[in-house]
Amino acid sequence: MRISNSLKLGTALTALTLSLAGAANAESWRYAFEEAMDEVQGKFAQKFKEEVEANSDHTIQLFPFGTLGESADIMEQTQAGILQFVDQSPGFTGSLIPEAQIFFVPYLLPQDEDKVAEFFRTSKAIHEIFPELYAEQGLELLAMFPEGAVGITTKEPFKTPEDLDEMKIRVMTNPLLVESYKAFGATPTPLPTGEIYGALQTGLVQGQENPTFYIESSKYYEVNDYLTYIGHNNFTSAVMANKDFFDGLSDEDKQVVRDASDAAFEYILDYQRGLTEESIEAIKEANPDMVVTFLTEEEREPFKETATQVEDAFIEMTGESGQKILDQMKEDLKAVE
Ligand code: 6CS
Repeated sequence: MRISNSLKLGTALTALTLSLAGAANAESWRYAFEEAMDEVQGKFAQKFKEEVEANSDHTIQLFPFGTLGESADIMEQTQAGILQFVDQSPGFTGSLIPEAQIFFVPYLLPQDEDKVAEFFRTSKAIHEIFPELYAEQGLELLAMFPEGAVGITTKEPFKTPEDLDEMKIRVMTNPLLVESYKAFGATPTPLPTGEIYGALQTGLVQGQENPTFYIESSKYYEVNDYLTYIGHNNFTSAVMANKDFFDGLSDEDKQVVRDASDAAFEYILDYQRGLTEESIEAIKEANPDMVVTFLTEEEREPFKETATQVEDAFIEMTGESGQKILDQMKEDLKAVE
């Protein structure tokens, strides 16, 4: 055989061996989230999958809301190693990681979307302190990101904490969120996601809170006629991996996962530009009776005054570790203001 031919054969064999080795290492990973494929968490997950699959031999199977159970179920499955990745909002992580409830101290996060984005991008609390707390629960925190300003839908209008008296408002199963709604004057009713619509329909609760895209896609406008913004929060979400799984990855694969998460983070911020406004329009079109109200700064004052009380409750629940994260978060927020 001529030298150039044998060289060509050698190169081809090396390429074949490498690709077979790659294929042998190729794994299929499972990723569950709390929303549908075309909602914010689903969009994040799809971008993450696309990036991982473009930059490695691994594939990702996505499990949207409802396919594997409620939020608590997919978290358990991830901790048990049945799933490799999970998106769970801190609203459901409170019993596991009490400090994650910090995202329910009202009026802590800014309302300006660019500032919110910059906070999530740069916060030391998020990038340095929270990963340690998640690690203690066997989770590798990959990203925290905002899902939009939270609105409150109700059957009757409200403008003051007094108006909320006697109103049962569904909240995520989170003790601090319960404290917050008590401070707002309402009767908080913690329920899992799958029960929201039915609870509104049957009158078990009179209202609920969520980011606007979710109110639209879940059709809560069919059972509530008032959508009110008191400016108290932006919905936070968190994506994590099972820590044993993540620690067992090669350095190269760890980097693929981190890069995919970073890419999905920037993508999801971009995806949400204008989403609240578009969703409000879609809601008004679907339910022409819907009354959308943005309380004025003055009207928001009595709600804002509850923040210190809820902050104190947070410290009572979390002690020194909560204080540390609250201080850091305030410093991080000052930096973006
Ligand atoms: O309120 C809830 O339960 C749900 N809301 C959103 C925006 N995402 C998932 C969560 O489970």
